[in-house]
Amino acid sequence: MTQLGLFTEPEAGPSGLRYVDNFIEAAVERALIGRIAALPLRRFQFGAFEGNRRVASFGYRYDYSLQRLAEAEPIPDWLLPIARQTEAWAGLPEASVRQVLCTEYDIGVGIGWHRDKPHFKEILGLSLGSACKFRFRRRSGDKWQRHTLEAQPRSLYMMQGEARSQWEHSIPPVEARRYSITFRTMTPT
Ligand SMILES: O=C(O)CCC(=O)C(=O)O
Repeated sequence: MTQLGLFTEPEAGPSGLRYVDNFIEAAVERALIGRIAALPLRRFQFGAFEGNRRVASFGYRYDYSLQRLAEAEPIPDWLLPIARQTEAWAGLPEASVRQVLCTEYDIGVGIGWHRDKPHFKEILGLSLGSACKFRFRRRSGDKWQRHTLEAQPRSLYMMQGEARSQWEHSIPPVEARRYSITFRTMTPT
């Protein structure tokens, strides 16, 4: 192994993380932002706590008080074409996205370290409105292995494999309002 190999390895991104810029055009981005901003967004609830980001869930939502999935409003028609597009890009069967989460991060709002609930399998995320630092970390002995993806507006990322099951992700407070649409498939029961 070369010296360069030794130094570049820690920077390697999580396996199972895929990313593409310009997944949608600016006009589609504007239309999606308009749709999300018009939703009855609510601050994210986890048990007795509330996050600052505002969300709307479709298909299913995770109920933190009951610690189980609950049914939500069906995925609306305006989200279906983009859900189908993400499935095609990811090589997933049509209609395998069964949960969609629309999120608004106002300036100064982010999301803490977490892994998505095990009820969900593949996770795809469309970024809208502004860029963010999409951070990853996982334990490696007594240290953290880290990776940051600069997720641009109109980009799409996908987490599966180790990126999904071993790495946590978070977004530090954003500097300009950002929206995201998260598309999730379900773990077979
Ligand atoms: O906004 C994003 O792209 C990430 C959202 C996220 O990690 C989550 O809601 O669990």
